Amino acid sequence: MFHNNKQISKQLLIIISLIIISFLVGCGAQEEKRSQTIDDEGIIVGFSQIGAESAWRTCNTRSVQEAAAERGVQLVYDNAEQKQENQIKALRSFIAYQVDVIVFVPIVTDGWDNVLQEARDAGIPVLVTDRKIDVADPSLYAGFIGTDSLKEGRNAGLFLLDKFKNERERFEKTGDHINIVELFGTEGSSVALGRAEGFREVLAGHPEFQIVYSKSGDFLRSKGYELAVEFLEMHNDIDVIYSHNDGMTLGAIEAMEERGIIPGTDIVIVTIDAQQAAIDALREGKVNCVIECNPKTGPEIIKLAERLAAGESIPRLQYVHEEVFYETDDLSLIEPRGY
Ligand code: GYE
Repeated sequence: MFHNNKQISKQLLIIISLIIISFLVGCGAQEEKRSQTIDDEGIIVGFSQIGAESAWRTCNTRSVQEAAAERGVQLVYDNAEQKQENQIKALRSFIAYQVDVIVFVPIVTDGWDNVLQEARDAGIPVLVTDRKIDVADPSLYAGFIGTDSLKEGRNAGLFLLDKFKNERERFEKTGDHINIVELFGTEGSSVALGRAEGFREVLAGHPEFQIVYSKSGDFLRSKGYELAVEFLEMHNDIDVIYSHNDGMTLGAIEAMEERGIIPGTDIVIVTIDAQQAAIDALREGKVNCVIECNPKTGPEIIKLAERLAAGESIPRLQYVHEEVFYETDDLSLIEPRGY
């Protein structure tokens, strides 16, 4: 019984995958031709994405899809809609389908040991991208490429040290703190943890800074708005918003403006990602510092996947290039962001 179900679901999976692939390679191709393409040329990569929670994420997905199409790599794409259980299911279906390589963005750090062991048993190499994982045996995945979230958090803290460099004296005289709100990303995700940790590390030893509110807005604009409504109600003396992504920042700005609070002036804002809307806000003075997190990793990801499929080893850890944009920069020099 179980065996039959498994066979049926495998057949179903192959059919679904072929439909997806047919979309990627363009419509109109002959059925027969399509399966030949899969068998004879190109590799098959299973790509498990976590969702479409932000502009950053959709740009990241597009980057991987475009790079795969350019290299003739067949991409079996799955959107987990923010659920780890969906991601684990997707990885299992990639294993059943015997893709050549698995690429995945782990929504949270924990809980991957079993499914990665299954991938290893099936002889399928795994590339982790964007977010990091914690597994008992790190050799369960071949390597990581993505963002250095600890550094991003540190850069946010360093910006504040500079921005408020003259405030220390006031604090020493009056005991008046610089009150910070932190809009936290998805709980348990490596990027939110790194952004929180790097930030605190830099501000440790500077007691004038005080985090008075920190809550997860799940990297969503709508939740950034909701949290801002809440913290603006609770506190009337917020000096800084440190936001783990632009989406939440843009939501918070909306809530501030509705209440007549001037973003970037009444409250200093530091945000991470650097989507075009955040750069526009920086130009308008509504945001004071934008820390870039680069989503355009597709070409590098596909190159690494091809190397893995060829049986080569890849670097264990690769961070992508990222910049910081300050309000004091010549902002006319920033190229259009493309997302
Ligand atoms: O900053 C945020 C997104 O994991 C680095 O996830 C990524 C983060 C990014 O949705 O906008």
